[in-house]
Amino acid sequence: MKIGIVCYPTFGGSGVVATELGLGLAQRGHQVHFITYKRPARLLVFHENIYFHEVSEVNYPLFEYTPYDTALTSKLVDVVKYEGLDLLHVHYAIPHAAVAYMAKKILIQEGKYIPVVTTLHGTDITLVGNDHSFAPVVEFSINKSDGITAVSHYLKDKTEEYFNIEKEIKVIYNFIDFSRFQKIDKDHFRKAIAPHGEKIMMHTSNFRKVKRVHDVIKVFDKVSRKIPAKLLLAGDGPERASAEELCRSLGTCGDIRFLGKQDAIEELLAISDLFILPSGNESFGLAALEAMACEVPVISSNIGGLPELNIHGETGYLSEVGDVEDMAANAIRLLSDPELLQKFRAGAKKRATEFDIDRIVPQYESYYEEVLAQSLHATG
Ligand code: GMT
Repeated sequence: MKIGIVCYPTFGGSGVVATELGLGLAQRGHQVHFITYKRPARLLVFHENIYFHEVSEVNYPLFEYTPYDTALTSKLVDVVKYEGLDLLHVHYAIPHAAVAYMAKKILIQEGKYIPVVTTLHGTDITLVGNDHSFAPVVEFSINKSDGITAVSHYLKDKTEEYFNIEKEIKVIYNFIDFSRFQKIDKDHFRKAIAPHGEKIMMHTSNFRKVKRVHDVIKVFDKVSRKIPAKLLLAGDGPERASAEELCRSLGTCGDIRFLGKQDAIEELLAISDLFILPSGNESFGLAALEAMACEVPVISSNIGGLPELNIHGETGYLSEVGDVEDMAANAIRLLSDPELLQKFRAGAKKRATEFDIDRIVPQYESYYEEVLAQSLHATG
């Protein structure tokens, strides 16, 4: 198949999933065209089946905001037509589902029907999409997609609760590439971070409010009062400054490393004993899956799609959002019992294999085939 992928190329779950999916599809012999404003980070290496089409900015003094949607629509029309694409797969509903609908309508006039699959990732429904300034367009364009997928049953249910959805939403979970995410030996690195054998806790996110980074620090503060420990924080975003302030006021800065944006997350996970994800909402929790694949158990909130991934008492523990006491108690229980920690490490890895890229990418492939067959049928 010739597949066009539209996504946000920057740090963030939906862009990572879209890029990894494109790479997986290319490895299976499909021709994949990424259409976005910047080359996604993991696409820097040449791959014979991968193409990149950059949507360039148009600067004109009249525009206070660059009309990205219009530029993307025109680029989609162009790429679909001249590259002969079979299907467009857009990630994150805003504005991609609406843009794809517009491109589809333009192409119909020119005698070409391009089926569109929209994947809902989370905040495009639960935070931004639900806002009344976007909601009518989100609902309309989701309904106009030929296929809709969501990354968890939770997200499917929420989408159906918030909007009047007329089509079946297919759940296809996030996935993991074990050739990258696996336990590797980084003992020298571990010694540099925790020279006295301290336990290492880790968190990674885009430091937005929804990630509750302050809870990460509060939990760590409680844990480090009982067990010698270090905390690695990878990522950056709006909550970073206040998180740094909080650790200063708690006096824990000496044991916390703010690492900023990091590419090689697997190297940090290689030396971590526990991953913490206390989010206020999380449609799936790709970061937790990455940790589990590297045999790192997860302390997370019991919200959104997280209980579909993290099994309480097996791969980690679930606590109610904001319950830092419970999260800290669970972390202390695991970190102070080497046998239990080892059992959870194995449990986390075993669970992660259920989300192996080789299991999930074929689900997208067969869904594309289904959507293509239906649209051929519909267009005669
Ligand atoms: O909010 C983020 O963490 C980024 C966001 C995105 O769409 O870029 O991530 C969402 O999509 C990921 C991939 O499908 C999911 O694993 C994350 O759980 C989800 N984030 C939230 O729902 C907050």
